[in-house]
Amino acid sequence: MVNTITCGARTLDLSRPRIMGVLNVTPDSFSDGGQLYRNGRVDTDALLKRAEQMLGEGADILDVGGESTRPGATVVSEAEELDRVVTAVEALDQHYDTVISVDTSTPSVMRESAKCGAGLLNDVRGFQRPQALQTAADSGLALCVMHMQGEPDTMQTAPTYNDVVQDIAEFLSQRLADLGAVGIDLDRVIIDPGFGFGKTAKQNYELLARLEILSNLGQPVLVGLSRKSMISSVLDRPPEQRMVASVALALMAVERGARIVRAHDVGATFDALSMWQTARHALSQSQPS
Ligand code: 7PJ
Repeated sequence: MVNTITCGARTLDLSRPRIMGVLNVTPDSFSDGGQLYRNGRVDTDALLKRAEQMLGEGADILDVGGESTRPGATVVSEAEELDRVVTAVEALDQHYDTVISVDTSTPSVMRESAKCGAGLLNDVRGFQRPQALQTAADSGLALCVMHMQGEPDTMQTAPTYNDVVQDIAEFLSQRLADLGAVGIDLDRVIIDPGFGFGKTAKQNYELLARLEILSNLGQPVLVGLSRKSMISSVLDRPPEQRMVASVALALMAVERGARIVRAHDVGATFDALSMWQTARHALSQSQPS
């Protein structure tokens, strides 16, 4: 298992769990839409302020998204997504020394982001759109390959699996083979089961409970559990009141081998993971008495 991952010009040490802070530059994302995008454009001041806060709270990666994948979200044109993302990546790269991730499935957005400072391409469609795989290969950047069943608008209509964990493990293994076949070095590849993307609440919880099967595929695992609707199947809370539940799920994932946690509430996630890390270190140092 790799313990560091090269993200463009920067290297991320994965010997302890890392936090990816979510920065959506969209008017309509599911839990934070419209905060960093106002009056038809990216609010750069608000973006930089939020980024600075996240970095101060312990984020290691900033994940910029210009397209909402919330079911029912308005489809964004390629030109619009490109403009949102490039504006945000350029601003972040000028101001902060951190790994910038771009949450996109659009090859032109991948290509242009790579030119202006992105270090990681994060594709919820697993680089399956035409040209996406080759563009990702050519970028030389780190890649996060996620599993999704269906497409955002319909993915929550009766998702079905033989065995949710095994089916996703097979999908991700096949994608790793596909990436390898176009010459991508697997040392720069992260995998993600895609919590909430074409999965019922029950399937999501089973996936979390048995996450070790995916951690054992040999690639670092990233999880996005933050504020997701699997929480609302248990607790009747709006997205902005799901912080404690999100942190609990993040801890469970890390305990089962996840190396990167995608989070909206960076400070709370950092505190919890620090406690986990400290206790874990104490265990490795302890002598049996
Ligand atoms: C994920 C993501 C996730 C990765 C979103 C939301 C939906 N990227 N982008 N994994 N989720 N890699 O934040 O609720 O789970 S957008």
